[in-house]
Amino acid sequence: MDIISAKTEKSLEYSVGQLEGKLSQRLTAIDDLLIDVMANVEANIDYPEYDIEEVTTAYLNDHIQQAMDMVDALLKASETGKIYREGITTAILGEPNVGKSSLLNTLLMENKAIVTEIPGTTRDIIEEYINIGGIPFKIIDTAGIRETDNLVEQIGVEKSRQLIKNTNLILFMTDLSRPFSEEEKTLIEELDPSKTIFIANKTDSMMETRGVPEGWIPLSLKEDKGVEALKDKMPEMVMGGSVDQEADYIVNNVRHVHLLEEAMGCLKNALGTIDMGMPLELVSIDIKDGLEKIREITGRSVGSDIINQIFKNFCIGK
Ligand SMILES: Nc1nc2c(ncn2[C@@H]2O[C@H](COP(=O)(O)OP(=O)(O)OP(=O)(O)O)[C@@H](O)[C@H]2O)c(=O)[nH]1
Ligand SMILES: [Mg+2]
Repeated sequence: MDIISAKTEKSLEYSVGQLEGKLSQRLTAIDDLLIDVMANVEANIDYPEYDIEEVTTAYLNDHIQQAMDMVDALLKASETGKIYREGITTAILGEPNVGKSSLLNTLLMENKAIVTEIPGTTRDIIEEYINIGGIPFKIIDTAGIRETDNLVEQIGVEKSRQLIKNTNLILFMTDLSRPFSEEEKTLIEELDPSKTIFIANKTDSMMETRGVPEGWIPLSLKEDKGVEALKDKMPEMVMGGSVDQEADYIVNNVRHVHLLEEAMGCLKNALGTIDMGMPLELVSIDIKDGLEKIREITGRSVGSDIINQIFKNFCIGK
């Protein structure tokens, strides 16, 4: 919750609160399903003298599989939760002097990074959080990538290169006031287009021989043009790519993720137990273990609920 409370607006806090409400709804649905299965199983075990419909293998497999699908959907949503917690790591990459630090400053609306006309100005990485379209981005300004004899700059360049692999999103910048260099072309080849936004900066002083390449966002930080288009594109890339747009609920607590994984394991065991033709008592133990893991998240205890459900489903003892 650190970033959400410290770095983003109240509206995001509010929407995360809403999402957590949805999580508990999903958990209740899994809980209801499992309680119902447990009640049927236990009634079969405990009240054989009553005329209760027999719990079939097909019924069990079908219902346990349903519960597993629901748990699985929540586990997928935990990836979304991670992004809300930690922010989308976003590296601004490009050759020296293309305007990377200027872009960071523009996005932050403050002069955080040093900007000069001297190529190789940024040596060390600067990171800042901003909220764009309700999504926290961790923007990383990097040293311009080029061959250099300067040791300090070399270290910076190496760090920038490592970021190509380790970030969620890359903002790659070229400078239209000078020709595309061969090194730049090679670098572009290395980038994964599904996680890169290509930006053509300095449209205000574009060389005659250069145009804005197809699919690139034209930008002039000097004239403050194109920044809005970029800010629209950033959340769009996230939503269309790594983040599941359908996931309208999130699991953003590591302990909850572990418990869901454990619940999944118990339900898998239940399927295995059924498959081996083991008695219902053993299937029941596996399902109950799974339910207990779910209940560790919601904080309810299992015992009396199953009994209540048995009485609700079957008119036993009445
Ligand atoms: N004409 C023009 N100049 C720009 C624009 N954006 C940035 N600049 C200038 O380009 C120069 C380099 O900008 P920086 O933001 O320091 O570039 P950088 O990519 O961070 O450079 P390194 O840190 O050396 O890798 C500065 O003189 C900026 O004022 C633009 O849109 N148009
Ligand atoms: Mg810089």
